[in-house]
Amino acid sequence: MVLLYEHPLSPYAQKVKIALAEKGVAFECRLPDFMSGRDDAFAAANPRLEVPALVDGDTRVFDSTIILEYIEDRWPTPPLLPAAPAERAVAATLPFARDIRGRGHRCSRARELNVHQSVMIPEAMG
Ligand SMILES: N[C@@H](CCC(=O)N[C@@H](CS)C(=O)NCC(=O)O)C(=O)O
Repeated sequence: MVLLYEHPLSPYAQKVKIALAEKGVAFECRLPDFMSGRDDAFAAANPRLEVPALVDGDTRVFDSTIILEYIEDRWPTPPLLPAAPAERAVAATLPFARDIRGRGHRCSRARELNVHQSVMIPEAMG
């Protein structure tokens, strides 16, 4: 079964849990052992020691956006993304924009380009 290292307060982990649920993929959630200061299995899943991290057999994936891409490729049905390229681009922007807003600051690339997040988040996305 797929194993997801997560934390209930992590919006990045919730994003992955929603995707797995939409796909109907059975998964087990596990909290990393943050207290001991050493959780080798978690460190093997994500050397950055951040949640979420997904373990699917021998495959280990970290970073929520990359995990979502993996989930979409691994379990294509039902698709999370629309078929039309323009709609796919908008859908792909949503978690990116949310991640920026969730952190309460502009991402470094946006800062470089001097693009404010309100420009990056279409009205329809709230
Ligand atoms: N870019 C990462 C960010 C993940 C992240 O920041 N996770 C936080 C919890 S919301 C974390 O595990 N922080 C632990 C730490 O910084 O030590 C993703 O999208 O998965």
